[in-house]
Amino acid sequence: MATDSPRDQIFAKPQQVVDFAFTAAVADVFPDMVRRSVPGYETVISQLGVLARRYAQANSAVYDLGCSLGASTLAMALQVREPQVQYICIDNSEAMIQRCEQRLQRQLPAGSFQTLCADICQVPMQSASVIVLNFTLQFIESAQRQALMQRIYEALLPGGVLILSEKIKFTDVQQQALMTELYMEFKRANGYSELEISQKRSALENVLLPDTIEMHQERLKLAGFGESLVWFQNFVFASILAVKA
Ligand code: GEK
Repeated sequence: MATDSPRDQIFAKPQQVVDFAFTAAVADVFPDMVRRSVPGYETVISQLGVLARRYAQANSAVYDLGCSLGASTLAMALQVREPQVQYICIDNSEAMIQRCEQRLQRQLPAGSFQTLCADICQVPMQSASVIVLNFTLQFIESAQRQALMQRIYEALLPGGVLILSEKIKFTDVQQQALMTELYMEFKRANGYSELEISQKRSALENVLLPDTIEMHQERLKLAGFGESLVWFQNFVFASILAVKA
């Protein structure tokens, strides 16, 4: 992914903090923001390529839900060898989807992808071999998460997979405290000031609502996934692979 994006300075100055939104200003600095805010983001992105290479099926759809600038799709499209795979990128931020469309147009063959500005809780999905929710479910209202998971399960072909990456929380109070502190160190090490860290945390407080790994796995089970496996974890971030039998 491009790392030459402008530097994220959105919370650098003292401000009246409002709920975080995926505006044009955020979209412009997103590659830098996500790389300095999500430990292991680049690893997860490149491994999505490896996972898609393993699970994408010929004549099927690959959905990137909450695609932002399309980094997950680009990583997957670079690796998948099966013919007639259609990449469908969905995001409800106009700013993100416009930039995503431009990026994909530059890098993928015309006709191999679609971009859609829409709410992933409303869009019909079908014939999917791979569905990616890369750090997106955390922004969906808790009450809507099970229904979305159900629709994802139903949209998958047999042998299809969901890859679910999320910020997570821990039931154990000490583990939660330690992992949060380590995550803060990660942000400091990446050049974020105490002011930036605390203002961003306030902005995300009502917007990004993490679940525990156990809650995710329970939800996946209820949706019909026989098995789900944590394949990546780094401080308060994790990714789960769920296979439809
Ligand atoms: C990546 N997956 O680079 N419908 C559609 N999109 C939504 C919705 C919704 N209801 N809610 C939030 N989004 C990307 C990174 S970022 C993660 C994903 C982060 C979108 C939102 O507009 C944003 O682009 C994305 O989900 C979350 O691998 O910023 O931490």
